[in-house]
Amino acid sequence: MPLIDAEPYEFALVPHEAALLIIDMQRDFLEPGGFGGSLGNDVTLLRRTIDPTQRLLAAARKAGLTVIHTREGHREDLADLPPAKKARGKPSLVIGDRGAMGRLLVRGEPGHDIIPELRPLPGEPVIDKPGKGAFYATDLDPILRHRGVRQLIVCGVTTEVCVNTTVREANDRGFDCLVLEDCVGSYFPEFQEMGLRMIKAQGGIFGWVGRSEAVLAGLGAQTCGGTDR
Ligand code: TIU
Repeated sequence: MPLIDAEPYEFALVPHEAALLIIDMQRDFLEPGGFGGSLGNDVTLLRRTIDPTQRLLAAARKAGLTVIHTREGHREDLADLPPAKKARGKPSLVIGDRGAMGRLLVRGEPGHDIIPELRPLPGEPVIDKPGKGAFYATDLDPILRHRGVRQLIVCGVTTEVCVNTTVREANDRGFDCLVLEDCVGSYFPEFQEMGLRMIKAQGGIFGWVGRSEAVLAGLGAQTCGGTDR
């Protein structure tokens, strides 16, 4: 069992019980002209997560880990969009309005797509979620349990919003989460730092924080050990 260097202490990875969970790496958050930009954010701040996540995704696929992608977005008719979420922040464009990549945060629109660098492969579940947490109003929980998953290696955006909400939801459901600091990103450097500190504080109150290199090393050792599936 690979021991992954992490805080507040090593994470004992069990590859056949682990899933790589990549949260909301969508054009709407990482490219200009989408939902993230409509809220006044500098979307370039998130792009440093792409390369390490790409490397980890390749290694996870090679090692046979379950890989799950999520996307935040709403039905075309917006029937699942809480009026409060639509109104929040008084942005120039609201969810459902047409932007440079189609209607903001609406399923089926170009901006809702996962960025091409991290495109899901056939057979990798893609969870469409209407909320910030990946468990709320989705089938993520049964999908994980049917595969015997107990551990989540978490990447994605943004650290203090959808990543933190999902990690908290996962923690209450009994999953162990290892959040990779180089593979999660925020529009706000201070929230990146505090979002990660909140997870690993108090002995790992919500989970562990590590780096992708450590997981790559652990998965590499595992693959060389003959458990490649
Ligand atoms: N605004 C922001 O930081 N994030 C979101 O709205 N959604 C996700 O984090 N995916």
